[in-house]
Amino acid sequence: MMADRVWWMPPNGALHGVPVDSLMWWNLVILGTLFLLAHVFVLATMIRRKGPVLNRFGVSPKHELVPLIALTLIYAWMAVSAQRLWATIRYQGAAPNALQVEVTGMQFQWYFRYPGADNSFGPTRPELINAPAGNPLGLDHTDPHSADDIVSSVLLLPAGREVDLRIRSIDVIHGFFVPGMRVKQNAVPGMEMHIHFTPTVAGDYPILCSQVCGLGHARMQSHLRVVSESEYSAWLSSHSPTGISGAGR
Ligand SMILES: [Cu+2]
Repeated sequence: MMADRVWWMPPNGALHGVPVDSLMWWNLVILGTLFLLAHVFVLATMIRRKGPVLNRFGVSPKHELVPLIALTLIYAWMAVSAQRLWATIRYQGAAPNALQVEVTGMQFQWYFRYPGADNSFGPTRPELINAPAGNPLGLDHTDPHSADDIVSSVLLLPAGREVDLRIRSIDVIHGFFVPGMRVKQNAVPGMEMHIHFTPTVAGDYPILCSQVCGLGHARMQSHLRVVSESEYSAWLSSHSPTGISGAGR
């Protein structure tokens, strides 16, 4: 708990966040140690008057091979473990039964859409976008698939269940960033980007925009509420199928 307050990493609330944080710490420890060793070596060489015969690189030939091999092995381990972790998290799709939620970024707001009882997102049309009238995403309410869609300005998720987010933008490039979930993905107009994770710890987590997307960028914030499965079901059923819900705001 103390480390959470002293250091800059926000508390982790996601399943994949544990190995991500672990790799981050190993990288910091290794690079910090090498940084210190390099300075100690430089100081020692400056202080010592008589040194061994140096080659044209300024290093003793008999002393350069061991550190060189050690450094190569350390850097190779760091690169391979980072690549493997990234591949596990990002190159594999979500499980077929993962919860489906759509995230839409727009200047300067995030909207979250749940597919409703039919488990299918209805069509959206740009000409129907009308935020003051309660339709910021341009849902076509005449379509039966849209009729039960739930649009929220807060992302509510049940703990212990994988979520598959489809991230999009309807104006410029935004950055969907949830530090507490160790999740960051650009929202690009015309593209649908997927990111999946499993929230494990109930609580409130800030959602930010990590791309400077205009004058209101700094206030483009929302929050993720991770709740129990029963609380999530109650929230879903209590919200009207149309319009914007504020998740208790
Ligand atoms: Cu933005």
